[in-house]
Amino acid sequence: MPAPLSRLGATRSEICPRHALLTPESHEWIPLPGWPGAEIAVLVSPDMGARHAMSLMRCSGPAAAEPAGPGIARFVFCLEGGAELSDGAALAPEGFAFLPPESPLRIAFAPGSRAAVFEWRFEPLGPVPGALTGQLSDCPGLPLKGDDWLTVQKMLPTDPAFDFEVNVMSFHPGATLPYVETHVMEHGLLMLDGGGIYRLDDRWYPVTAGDAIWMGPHVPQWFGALGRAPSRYLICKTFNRPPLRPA
Ligand code: UGY
Ligand code: MN
Repeated sequence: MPAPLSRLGATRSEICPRHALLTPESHEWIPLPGWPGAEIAVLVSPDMGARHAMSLMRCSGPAAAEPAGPGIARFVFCLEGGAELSDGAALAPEGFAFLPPESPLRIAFAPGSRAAVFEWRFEPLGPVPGALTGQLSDCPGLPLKGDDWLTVQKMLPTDPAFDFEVNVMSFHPGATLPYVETHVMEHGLLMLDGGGIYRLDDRWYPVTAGDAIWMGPHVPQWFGALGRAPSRYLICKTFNRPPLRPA
């Protein structure tokens, strides 16, 4: 049996100045304060130039997410297992919770759960919205720019009280983003199913389920889905942020 390439110093992960691809064989699982019982892989963080953090959470026994620090909003997407918020709301796989800054809610995870976690410094343009929970299957799939081969499910309300989006994009085989996007908004992304080719800056990466990506502001980006089954990714986006805001 040949040794896996990851045992020979190889990885598909690439950390570049304005974008990053983070593949599972290079994830580092660590304990973190505020996450008793959980292991966390911090994949995207301000240390690499991002304005948000994207992490994966896993636990073999019971685990919890204590309230995040001051000013920090959190979005949790359940990948496997389940969770219960301290207000009694339950999360099943593909269930999600948005917790605004200063939310006192705690999340208790069932043994064997996995979740994706986005955190950011909330930049309110008005009254801060309250906590909310939901289920991805209840979010309608809207065709992107009129192409029904490619749909977007938005999990957060699109009103200006929110400074962040978290969406799931689904691509039929062969579907592509309609053009190379360049925009001021930044993304964190987790491939959920399928795979294809992701263009980031002037690099083209093969990507598959489990891979994560950071796209900094203005990074040229494009995706084409390959294979015989649909591809899906979870993607966050800084939003409603005027480009010239106070530092
Ligand atoms: O919402 C977006 O900007 C999305 N279309 N970007 C992406 O999929 N890379
Ligand atoms: Mn984009």
